[in-house]
Amino acid sequence: MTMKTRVFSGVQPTGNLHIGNYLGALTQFVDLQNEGECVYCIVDMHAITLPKEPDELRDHVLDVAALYIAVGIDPKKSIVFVQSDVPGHAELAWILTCQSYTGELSRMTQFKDKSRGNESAPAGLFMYPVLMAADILLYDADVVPVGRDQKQHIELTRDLAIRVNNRLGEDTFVVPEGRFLKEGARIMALDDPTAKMSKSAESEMSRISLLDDEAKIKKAIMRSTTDSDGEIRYDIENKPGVSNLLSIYSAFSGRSIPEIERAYEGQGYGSLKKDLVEVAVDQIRPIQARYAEIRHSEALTRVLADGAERAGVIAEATMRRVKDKFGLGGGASVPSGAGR
Ligand code: AQP
Repeated sequence: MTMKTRVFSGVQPTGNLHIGNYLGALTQFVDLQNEGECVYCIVDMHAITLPKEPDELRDHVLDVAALYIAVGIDPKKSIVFVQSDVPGHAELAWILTCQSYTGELSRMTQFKDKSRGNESAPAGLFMYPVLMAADILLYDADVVPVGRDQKQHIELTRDLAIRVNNRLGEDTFVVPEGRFLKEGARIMALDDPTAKMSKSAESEMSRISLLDDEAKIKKAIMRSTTDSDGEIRYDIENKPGVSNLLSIYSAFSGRSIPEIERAYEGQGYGSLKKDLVEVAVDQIRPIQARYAEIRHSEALTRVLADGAERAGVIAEATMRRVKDKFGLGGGASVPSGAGR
């Protein structure tokens, strides 16, 4: 019997998902459903690395769950669940913390960015990549579809898995591979194309959220920062603004960037932006319609309860195996093999 590829990924419930999350990660989540056994998590424990209002966090968890389904994740095919419903994440994170070096964690660029100028940065922010490694290794994931910003964290996950395997045996952890798209892997802020589009950026004009109305989408695209030479050409170094618009256009439409460049030859940024509004709205509108149907439904609660149960079965098997490898625990039965 051939074993199916196990896919794992997650999204933080820190705000409405934006088109960077969608084009970099969620479109991959949907595509991979036909290739592997997919486990998709809403990583609420990551979201509390910076302070969050409890009610707002609860709402955002349901928002992300509904958006997962609205973009096309099928809970019959994929496991959809909330991280804090499965205790193995925190348990494995501690074991991996003990395998990590402070030096390698200090080099993580996301930690450096988010803690810059903060004398008392929360320790959770520092440990974030270790919790992410635990999320992935807990499910024996082979493939992790993510945006390019997570590349360094995937490398750390691989380093930790290999480090432990070298000491305790190759059958301790599955060493995962990151999966990054060509277009959409790194969508930049619309008002500052040198910074990544982010949920937590202050300016609403920096991003397009999947729940934005047409007027907001139009305003953010039409006002997006471009250069003054007016030529529609992909050149990330010298023309980051128009290059970002071309990446978004390509990822939404499925047309290649050279094809789009040719189609707009001799035209100004205004016509590219105007058409991009249309392309983006066409893709986002059906997602919003499905989201509205699901967000307050009982079915959504059932999806998360069922997902937690199914994820819990996999996580428990991994924890029994890993704890045994480390000599932890008081003699619970140990399954052989990789727990799947
Ligand atoms: N700008 C982006 N372009 C492409 N992919 C992106 N991702 C995030 N931003 C972009 C990918 O989306 C998935 C979920 O991300 P996340 O919410 O778990 O964490 P994040 O990377 O920290 O995303 P944000 O939006 O920037 O959130 P905040 O502002 O809360 O930190 C990941 O696969 C990520 O790569």
